[in-house]
Amino acid sequence: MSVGLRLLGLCIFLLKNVKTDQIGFEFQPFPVLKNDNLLRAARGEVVDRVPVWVMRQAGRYLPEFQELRKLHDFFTVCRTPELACEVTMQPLRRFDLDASIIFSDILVIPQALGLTVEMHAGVGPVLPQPIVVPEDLKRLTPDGALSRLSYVGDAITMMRHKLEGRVPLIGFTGAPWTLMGYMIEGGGSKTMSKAKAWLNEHPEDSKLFLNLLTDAIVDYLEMQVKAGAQMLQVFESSAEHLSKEQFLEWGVPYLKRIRDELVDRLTKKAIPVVPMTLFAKGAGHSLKEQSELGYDVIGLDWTVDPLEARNLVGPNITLQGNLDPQDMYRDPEELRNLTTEMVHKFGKSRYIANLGHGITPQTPITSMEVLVEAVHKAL
Ligand code: 1CP
Repeated sequence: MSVGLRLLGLCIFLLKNVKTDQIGFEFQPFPVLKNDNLLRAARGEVVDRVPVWVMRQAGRYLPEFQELRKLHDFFTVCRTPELACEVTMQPLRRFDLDASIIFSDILVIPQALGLTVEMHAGVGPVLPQPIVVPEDLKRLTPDGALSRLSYVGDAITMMRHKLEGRVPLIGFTGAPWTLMGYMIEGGGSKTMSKAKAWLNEHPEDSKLFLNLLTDAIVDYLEMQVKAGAQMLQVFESSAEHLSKEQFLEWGVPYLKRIRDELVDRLTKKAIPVVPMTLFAKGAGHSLKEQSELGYDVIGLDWTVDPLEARNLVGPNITLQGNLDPQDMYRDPEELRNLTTEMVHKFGKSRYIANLGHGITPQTPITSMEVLVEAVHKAL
């Protein structure tokens, strides 16, 4: 056989045998994935069982998380790959979950852009020097932002090894409008009134701001995929503060750009594109529009009816959600029934079970056990 033919044979062998889940940063091999139900559900393939994971599954409802947080500041945990991996692993030790999500926070991007972000106990994130007027945008430092986030990539790569292929690893980011909101409000807000005032009073600067964030997010997600993230979720948690019209103007175009540019960049670099989830809390009014943005999965909050959502998004999108986190406080029998009912409504195809928002700190551990078991037994 000629050398050319042998080389061709080798290329075909490599293409057939190197699975996408083994390709990571610097193309290092990762352990082979054993439970890929999450990824199969995202792609619309047949699953062995309905996959389930829970937003904020690593967090304050776990006593071992509380213990670790007594010793380390929140952002120290995020920035130290060993600690971030330990916390990411905690819920997997207790529950038969079908996914892990890297421990971090959406506010690491504002930090990398030069803003101080503190995590205050019982309050949440605080940004003591927020963006108040358009002039303040000059304080942001997009150059070099990605290199200041390299610790997230390091944690992802380490976690892929620590998982030993047990379940897929999800990477994530906050969406532009949600991050803009925190950066203007200086933290969480019940109304996002200052950020919404910006949209009206400084529409051109708002666009600049949202585009700057979009660029940083695309870089950040590309880095996460290179580091080994097998799926990505974009959290547009503050969509709930916008009217439908506002969401279509200030959310949707940037969400679309994130998806399109990421796919474009990965494709050009011959890096496999991973499935992506859009979770726009409170944007049940725009499910049809969301389904047209190219995301594989649409996350639903608990205000949305599963059957109506399916009608709106059509058959080719996977739905994720959407039990009310408050239902986790019901007695086990009730929780089991509600979960089973939910799974029956969504069905086994193109569905990922989850809550309709993050699990809350006082949730009993037993509720997680009940939820996970009920999802797996429902169909
Ligand atoms: O002191 C602590 O330990 C703080 C609690 C905590 C935790 C556990 C915060 C503060 N962030 C996190 C981790 C976190 N944040 C994860 C980890 C991965 C996992 O899910 O297990 C994720 C995905 C996030 C994402 C995040 N942070 C969102 C989007 C999801 C959502 O809940 O809507 C938002 C809005 C934030 C901001 C944030 N960080 C922390 C809090 C309390 C908040 C919300 C503040 C508010 O607006 O009320």
